[in-house]
Amino acid sequence: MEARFVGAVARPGQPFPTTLPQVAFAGRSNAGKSSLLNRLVGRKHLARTSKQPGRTQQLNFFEVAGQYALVDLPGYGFARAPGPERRRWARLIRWYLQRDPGPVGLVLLMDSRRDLVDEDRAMVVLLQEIGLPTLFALTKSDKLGRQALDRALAGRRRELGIDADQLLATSSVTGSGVSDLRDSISALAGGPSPTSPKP
Ligand SMILES: Nc1nc2c(ncn2[C@@H]2O[C@H](COP(=O)(O)OP(=O)(O)OP(=O)(O)O)[C@@H](O)[C@H]2O)c(=O)[nH]1
Ligand SMILES: [Mg+2]
Repeated sequence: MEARFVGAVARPGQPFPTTLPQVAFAGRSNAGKSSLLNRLVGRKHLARTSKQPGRTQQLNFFEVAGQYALVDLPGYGFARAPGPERRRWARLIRWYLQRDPGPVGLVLLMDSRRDLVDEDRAMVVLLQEIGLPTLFALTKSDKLGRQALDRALAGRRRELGIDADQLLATSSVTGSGVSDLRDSISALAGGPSPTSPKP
């Protein structure tokens, strides 16, 4: 799939580097946002990833197949980042999500092996306030067996109060769940799936 980096936004108020509809990737630091974005577009090293949390520090925009843009956000909840840095990222994310026009949708990523943290819940509340259409994805599903994964899915669904079709299990390593996520993102962005066959 054709995907390219078109620019970044480092501070509130800066213009967006794309006019395509945008779907943002949000979640805790190290949840696997950049990895999943890469897997989704089939480009291993497009967005920078790292074992060290706090890799992504600005809003990175990637145009996909000329149809929509994916926006890789800095992660939240990275305790070792200096306080001012963390507050700066939080302000930037909040500004972006509330901007009008802003993103048309968001994918909230959560590590399937971890419980929700307060920052996840705060993000969900913010998304509800804004009324931003949101998909939820459990990441790193390759790290769990089937039963543990099913338990994690059921638990998150209950905690978040969402329907089964709003929550996917994904793996950037095996690619599991990625084509479903791609289809859901295309639907969010309002266009046909870039990979779906032409009628
Ligand atoms: N096993 C496994 N590891 C993964 C998966 N996705 C990401 N990882 C690993 O998790 C770590 C963090 O991945 P990133 O994609 O950089 O995470 P991020 O959410 O973008 O992190 P920040 O930019 O710091 O917010 C890296 O070491 C990845 O290799 C996955 O599906 N399976
Ligand atoms: Mg990242």
